[in-house]
Amino acid sequence: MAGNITFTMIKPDAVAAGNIGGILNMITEAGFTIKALKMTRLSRDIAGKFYEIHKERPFYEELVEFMSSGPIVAAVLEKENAVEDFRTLIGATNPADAAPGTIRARYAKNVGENAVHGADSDENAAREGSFHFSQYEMF
Ligand code: DAT
Ligand code: MG
Repeated sequence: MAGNITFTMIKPDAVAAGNIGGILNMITEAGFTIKALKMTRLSRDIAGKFYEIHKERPFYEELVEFMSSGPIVAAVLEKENAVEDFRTLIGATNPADAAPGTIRARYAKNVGENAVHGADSDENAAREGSFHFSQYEMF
């Protein structure tokens, strides 16, 4: 059965462009409840560890560089069928392919600077949530 928790980050491009409020509004309007939330900045080491799963991919260095280039907003979200519904809400990785009305269609700049992260499985959502938040920061 699909779980009810997912994990997201508002990426440095969207924070810098002043889109934290717009994106959080789209998330809550879509029926997600915020269980944990913080603004922070990832070091290169932490960003590299977070994206370790992509270590062999050609864009890994670029991704780590970008994700540590400025502040981000991390959040744990709750909704029925959270992981899949959130992937639908954010749209395709490349905003050129993202469906109209999705967060990436509205806010992403390009395939690398694409406004938001969304966990891709229940297992990764749990791993990523506890990577960023202690049990005392989740409500
Ligand atoms: P998603 O974020 O949609 O789950 P992913 O897991 O395949 O996509 O990749 C993680 C991030 O890496 C993605 O949000 C942006 C970056 N990325 C992916 N493909 C890329 C590419 N071809 N060039 C540059 N960055 C890329
Ligand atoms: Mg992914």
